[in-house]
Amino acid sequence: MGRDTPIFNVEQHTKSVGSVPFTREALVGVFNRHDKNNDGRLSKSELKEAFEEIGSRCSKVRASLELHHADKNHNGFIDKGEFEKLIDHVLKHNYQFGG
Ligand SMILES: [Ca+2]
Repeated sequence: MGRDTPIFNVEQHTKSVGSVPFTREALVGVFNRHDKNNDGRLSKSELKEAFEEIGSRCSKVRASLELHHADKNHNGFIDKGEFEKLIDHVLKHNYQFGG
């Protein structure tokens, strides 16, 4: 199946498309909270739950895409360094949260 279903909109002017604007700090908080076992990294399922929380409709797809994107050493987890890149990526694309 194709990987480029447009499940998010690119918004040039504002991040607050939905009701809640997500800052970097807010996103860090969300992802940190979903590190359930506090091992400092996010598994794919934890990532999925984090995306659910920030309102991604296709959290499962989103988690897969982001994991693929950010998991540079391909161990299936987002560690601290990769986490920074993940946040950057999410912010850069100005995902339409809450949509
Ligand atoms: Ca990794």
